[in-house]
Amino acid sequence: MRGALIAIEGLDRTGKTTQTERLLAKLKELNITHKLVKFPKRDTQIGKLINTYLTEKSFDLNDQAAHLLFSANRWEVIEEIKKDLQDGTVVILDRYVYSGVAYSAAKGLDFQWCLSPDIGLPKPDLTIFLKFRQSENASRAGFGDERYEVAEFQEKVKHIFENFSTNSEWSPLYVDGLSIDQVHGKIWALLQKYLGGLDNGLQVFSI
Ligand code: FDM
Ligand code: MG
Repeated sequence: MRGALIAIEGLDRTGKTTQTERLLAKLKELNITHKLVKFPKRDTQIGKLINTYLTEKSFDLNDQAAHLLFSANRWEVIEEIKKDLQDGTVVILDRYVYSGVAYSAAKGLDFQWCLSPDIGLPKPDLTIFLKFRQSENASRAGFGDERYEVAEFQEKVKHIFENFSTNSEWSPLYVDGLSIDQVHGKIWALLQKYLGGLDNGLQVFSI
């Protein structure tokens, strides 16, 4: 039996990090072997470049190059993730390929081109997409610190994320008006059937 690959996706400030932390605490409490990988993973060489790109607006990098860095940042850690899955570890991803495609395509890059460098990466067994019915996230505390945290741009990203809603593993979760506990409860309910281990092979991203 292998562990499940679970992605938590969403726009900025929709509570992804808060929720992944809650999830981790719960998995720990139940002694379920697990691991969290947050993308971009900012502590690798490539991740450090990405961090500079995100936090220093003067760091001028063309959109394609930036896109490829985000993808490279996934490829550089994927073998380790696969090994963990094989060992039965539940791997939780805070953002993944979907963010990669949505944020870059929102800048005007071709959708399929954006997906290409990620082709061959394992597909999550479940992707929980945290979303607001309204664009409430723009008014949340802390919004506006990094590149991309601009309401108008977030609207475009939101629109492109919708392209994934036909994927079978895509599970949108509306968080409007829900407390942290309530959202956690809903995420936990979605996760239940993936926690006991899976015996099917991993799918991969393809054209
Ligand atoms: N982001 C994230 C991308 O543009 N491409 C990617 O492949 C990934 C994983 O990076 F604005 C964007 C999304 C977000 C920014 O992410 C930093 P966090 O989750 O806020 O750290
Ligand atoms: Mg952010």
